[in-house]
Amino acid sequence: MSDVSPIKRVLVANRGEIALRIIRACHEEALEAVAVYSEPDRLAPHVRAADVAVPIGPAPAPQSYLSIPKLIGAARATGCQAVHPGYGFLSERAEFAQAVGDAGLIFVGPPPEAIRALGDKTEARRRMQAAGVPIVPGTMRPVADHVQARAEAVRLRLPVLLKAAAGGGGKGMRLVREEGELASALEAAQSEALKAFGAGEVYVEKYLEHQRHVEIQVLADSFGRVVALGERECSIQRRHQKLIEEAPSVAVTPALRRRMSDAAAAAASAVGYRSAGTIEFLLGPTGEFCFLEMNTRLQVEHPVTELVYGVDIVREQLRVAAGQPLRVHAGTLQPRGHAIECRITAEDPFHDFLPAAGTIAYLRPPAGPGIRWDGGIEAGNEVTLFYDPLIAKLIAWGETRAVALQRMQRALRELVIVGIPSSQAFHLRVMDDPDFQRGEIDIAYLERAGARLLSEEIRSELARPLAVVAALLAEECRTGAAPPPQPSTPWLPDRQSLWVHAARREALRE
Ligand code: MV4
Repeated sequence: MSDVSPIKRVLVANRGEIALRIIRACHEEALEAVAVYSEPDRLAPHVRAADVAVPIGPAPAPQSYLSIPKLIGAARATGCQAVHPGYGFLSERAEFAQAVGDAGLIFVGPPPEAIRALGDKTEARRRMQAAGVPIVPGTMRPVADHVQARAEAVRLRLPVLLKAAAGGGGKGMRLVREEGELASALEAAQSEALKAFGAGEVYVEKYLEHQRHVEIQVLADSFGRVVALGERECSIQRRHQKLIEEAPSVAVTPALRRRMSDAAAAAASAVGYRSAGTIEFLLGPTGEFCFLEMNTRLQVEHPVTELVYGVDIVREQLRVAAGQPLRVHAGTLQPRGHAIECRITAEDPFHDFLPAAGTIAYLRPPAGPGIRWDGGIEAGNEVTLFYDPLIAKLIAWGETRAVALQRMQRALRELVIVGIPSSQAFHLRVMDDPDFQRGEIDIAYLERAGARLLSEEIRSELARPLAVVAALLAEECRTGAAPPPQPSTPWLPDRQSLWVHAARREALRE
């Protein structure tokens, strides 16, 4: 950052991998980074990576990472000029962006007015329609009652989706396939929305089937320039949690990319956007696309875009926040190669992705050509149920999708996590799946393929050796009693010797 920059020090109002990611970008921009941490996070890597770290309270997020007074207090006490919210927590709360500004600090994100307009999903639809962005057929205002909802459903033709106006990300949503279900579904959606968002308004959209979830990354600066960084394919998700993302999408041609990028740039301009943002679209089987919602934050899956466009999105956010122009130019942007991201979470894929808690006894992240590991947790750290189960993002890049896929498979096999269950085995199965390998995915992929990927047979074939090695290493770490598999590298035995050792122990046990 230049000598005249108004930003010298940034408060990173987040934790885990994204806090570490932002701290790294600060350091590359020659800015100091201030970390905040809750009690269980005192030993976390983001705390040590920062130049200064401030304790902000106990584990429950409302008393720490969601406390606006504590975060602004920490920024003031440490002489920060800016606050980066990361994703989740307060990142899409207009009142936080407002409070940061009111405290005389720079919010590294969009203006509060843009967050507010896009947070109201019917307002967002109206803005998009006015800007010429294609939207899903549906109502432009919340419906008053089930009589109006039924009339709209008939007009749109069933099936329809009832969506919370204050919602997003799938919360407060109800699918209605038959007219008779409408009244009770509306009541359920309204009460769920009221409970989750404190606002019960619900609107109606035609339910589109056989869709992909494709989103466009945009960057905007204070000089009115908006740049689209192509698409990410995010169809592989479960209960509205994305598990695997890639860039580019196999379903997007250069011509379609241009049309979607133009629509996304128009969407951002229409709300006076600044910083990094993402426009979510549904993409149908014949290449037609519709606006779903705009996410007004840095997203978990931003690295796949960074790898294929050679742009550091977080550094651009910091520059834009400091009042500098974007360094990327729309005319020169071309995706190069292919990137895939697997979210490695502390969830047990063989028990319905049950979130796990515990201490990481041992962690060996993969490395080597084309591999990026965005983690924020290491051996000795505790995974608690208070926060998101994300352990790390494993990202593979290759000249082609096939090479990226091979590298991901190789990296997933290098990865060793001991002490808690993880989604590692699930990702290995998806990478091996012929449908995934052909790019034949849509938002129903996991519902279709789940059973095949995670059968009992697969579990015993694949998960057990992984679990055996994991349990064995955990025991050795705890007791220090077992003889090292290789004298020269007792802590990093190679994969083969681990397997042999594990098998021997299994045999001895039986
Ligand atoms: C839809 C849809 C089909 N038709 N809207 C889910 C989360 C929120 N962003 C919007 N969502 C959807 N909206 C219409 N009119 C299907 C979904 C949807 C979905 C979208 C993206 C990724 C995964 C999904 C899983 C289920 C449903």
